[in-house]
Amino acid sequence: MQLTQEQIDHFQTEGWLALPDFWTEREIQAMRAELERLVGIGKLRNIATDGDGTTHSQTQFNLQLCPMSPHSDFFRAMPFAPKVAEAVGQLIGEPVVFHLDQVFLKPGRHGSGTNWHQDDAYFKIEDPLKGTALWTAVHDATLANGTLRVVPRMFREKLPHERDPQSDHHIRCYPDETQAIPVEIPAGGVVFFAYGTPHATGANNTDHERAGVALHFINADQNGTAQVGFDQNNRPILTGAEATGGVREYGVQIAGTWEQQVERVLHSK
Ligand SMILES: O=C(O)CCC(=O)C(=O)O
Repeated sequence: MQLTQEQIDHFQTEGWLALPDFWTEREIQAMRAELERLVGIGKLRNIATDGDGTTHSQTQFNLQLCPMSPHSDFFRAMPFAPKVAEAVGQLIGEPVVFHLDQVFLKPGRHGSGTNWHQDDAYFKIEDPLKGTALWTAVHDATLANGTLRVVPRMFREKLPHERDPQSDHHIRCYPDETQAIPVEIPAGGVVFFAYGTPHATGANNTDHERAGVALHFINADQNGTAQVGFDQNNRPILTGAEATGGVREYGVQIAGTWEQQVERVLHSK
């Protein structure tokens, strides 16, 4: 997937970029089906608390699974979809390393948001523009269901973070929200945002669930400092001379299997 120079410049100056038609309808249907399976077997966990950072809420739900790939051949293949590494490589430079994956599911009416944070407050890479999330709107992401908000041009500023009392483990910061931009995006669209870009989502005030899948990528030259995520010595290398299509990291060939995974999941529904 060839990005335009304008799109690359947008990411590198604003710290984020939205692409509304990234995934096909079939890919999105398969993501929904696979998420339903993971929910059905109890893999997602409510991380929302009643505001004390510890007591799990019985009324508010922010369901998460991190990482997803060990639990799903489908999601393990997703970062190897050719258009993913192609797009990410143009934004953060080659070689591209897969760092972590995560799902955020907010049920209708009871889904709580994820408070403001910079991913780099967790990940701590040296250059906050050389790591990016690729956040997929698995359902339409709207103002009503608390779509992603980002603060542009702030990725170089390290904001102080403290424990988020609305979650059992997150940290949060307090950027100037008047500078924030809501990014409404249809299902199948994606938002790239640099590790330094402050972002948040709001509560889901609709009757329908809304899920976001966030894949995280770094340029290989940031692997030394990047915290959290897959084992530092075994993070999947997606592009460049050392890429093995997943064989080195998983012992099997993953590159080239994405379409097969999409069809497998759709047919097992
Ligand atoms: O989808 C969400 O609710 C939160 C996304 C997010 O904060 C992230 O990907 O870091």
